[in-house]
Amino acid sequence: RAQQGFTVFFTGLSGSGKSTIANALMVKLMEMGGRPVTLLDGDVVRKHLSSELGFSKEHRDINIKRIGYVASEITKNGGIAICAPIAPYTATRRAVREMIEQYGAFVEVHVATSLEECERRDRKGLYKLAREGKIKEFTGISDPYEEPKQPELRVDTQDVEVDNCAHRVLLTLENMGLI
Ligand code: GGZ
Repeated sequence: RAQQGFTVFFTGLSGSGKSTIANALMVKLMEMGGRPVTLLDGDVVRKHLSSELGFSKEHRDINIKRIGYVASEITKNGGIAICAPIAPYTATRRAVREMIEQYGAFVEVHVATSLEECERRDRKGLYKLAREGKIKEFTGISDPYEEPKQPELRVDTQDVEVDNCAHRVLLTLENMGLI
């Protein structure tokens, strides 16, 4: 089963480090060769696949299910999909897991960098705008984030460097017999 497809699904707050870890992981997996690796990053997906969607619960759910569908097709064909949306709702993440597990493994990675730390960094200035009420329904400020109870892996970029986080994901994939 070493050649089965799989999906690595990052979930966490805006600014938690999902994209950075996902990119580092993609580079490492590509260097290993073999299966094609596809990155479905949150903001790229929103630009190309979900451009008409906003951030209501309904729209977030549609967005995550689209990502899940694309990842399930990649997984079905023996590829590696790396997804990095916020994906704040447990039930939606579970639905995506079920869709993908029909075809291969689903590896959920909770990027658990605290709200306090994400807001302290505020790399894009979005938390400030959310606090000022200039962005509505902002995850962690005025919209929920339901923490995963049993992710395959949890990492926190406050205590661990990005490259080390990506390495931990690789070790998890090894332990699961996926690479
Ligand atoms: C959360 C928002 C919002 C609101 C815009 N809430 O740090 P970013 O900028 O680049 O990543 C965030 C991105 C979240 O899109 P996702 O598709 O990952 O969200 S979800 O999984 O919930 O569908 C942030 C930006 O979009 N952004 N408004 N209100 N993040």
